[in-house]
Amino acid sequence: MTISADSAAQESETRQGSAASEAVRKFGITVEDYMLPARHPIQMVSPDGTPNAHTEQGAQPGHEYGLPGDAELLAAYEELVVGRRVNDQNSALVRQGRMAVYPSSHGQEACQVAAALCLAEGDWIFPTYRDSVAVMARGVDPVQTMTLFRGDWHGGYDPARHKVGIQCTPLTTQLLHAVGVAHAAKLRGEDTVVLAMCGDGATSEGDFHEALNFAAVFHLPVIFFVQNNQYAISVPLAHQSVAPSLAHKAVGYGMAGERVDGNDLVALLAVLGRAVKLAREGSGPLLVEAHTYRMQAHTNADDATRYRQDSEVAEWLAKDPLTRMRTYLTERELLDDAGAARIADRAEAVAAQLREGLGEDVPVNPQDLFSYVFSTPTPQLKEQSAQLADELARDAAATSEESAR
Ligand SMILES: Cc1ncc(C[n+]2csc(CCOP(=O)(O)OP(=O)(O)O)c2C)c(N)n1
Ligand SMILES: [Mg+2]
Repeated sequence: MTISADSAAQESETRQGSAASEAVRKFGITVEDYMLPARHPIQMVSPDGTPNAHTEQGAQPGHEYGLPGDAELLAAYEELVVGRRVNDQNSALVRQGRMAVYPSSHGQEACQVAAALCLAEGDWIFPTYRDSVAVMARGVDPVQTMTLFRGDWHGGYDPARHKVGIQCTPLTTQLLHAVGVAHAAKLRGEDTVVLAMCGDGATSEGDFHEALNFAAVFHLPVIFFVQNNQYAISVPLAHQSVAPSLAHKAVGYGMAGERVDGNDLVALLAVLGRAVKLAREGSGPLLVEAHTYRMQAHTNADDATRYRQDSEVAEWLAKDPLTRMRTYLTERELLDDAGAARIADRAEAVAAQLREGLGEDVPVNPQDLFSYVFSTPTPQLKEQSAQLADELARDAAATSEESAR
């Protein structure tokens, strides 16, 4: 029995939305082909900053992307510059002991800026510990964003107010939160899109599987955005997964996967922008894998020279997202010296805000250890809390006795 192009298109309409049925009709491909990622990561600007001539004309069927508008490109570049400055500043603050830990996203700023800017105001984003630049680009105050990393007991900002989930450290827990929010939004008839972030290593977690399967079966508007920075701490990708690409994992769940050059801000905006549009139109979930690189150690507690070569780092330096975008915008005469100076000033102001806001110790109340665990504390916690109160009172009495002498 042969299947007509029209009935194949109808099938894809049901399973993958109208973009799929259009591709099936236009290119005579199957819905399974439509779900497969592009053969190479989508790139619109070459590492040296020149526009990639192959993107527009020679694109693979079903993988054509339009160039984002000038204003969008400039706004994103500004966040990229600020993001790089924030990474540098936070790494310095850690060395000064002002912050406990900082998972730097130096080199991954383009991914994070695009993830934040592709969403509309009412949409949600679910970041990981490495995604501080995305959190700030969504409008969360820089000092509040860093609260978690300075060792405070709380996350620093109100997730519901900003529609930004807490930066999760237990890998992929945030993906399930994201799917839950998307499910709720769908049940309420809202057109919210949810973008959930994770790393390459995280795609081996059980929660990753559960989140993707649930999102696909319930046809939810979730974009799973995987930043493949080549390492999970010291474990390189080749030891982590033998899938043809991480984007291919999407197909196993019945959703489309796409891959993009994660150091090309233009391509990221185009690919994620389209993913958001499709998800909002009802195409169900999508997975986007960004190929990028963690330029610095996993955190300040890690020594990356123990498991990777300097030559590898140097190779990626030549693909830097910031210099690439600056050259591209300058060549297109969208960015001049005055514009660059204004952006640099803003980046310096954010860095100053961080230095000032994180320059003082967090006031700590030891009793907070018990305050926010259960709404009704267990008898054991009550007992421990009373013991602590006792101990603190004895300490205070001893201190005042000493100062009276
Ligand atoms: C459930 C769980 N298992 C293990 C860890 C320890 N851990 C912290 S970060 C990390 C590597 C994650 O790598 P990847 O997902 O690639 O993200 P990246 O740090 O590279 O951004 C691991 C194993 C954890 N935080 N949570
Ligand atoms: Mg990684």
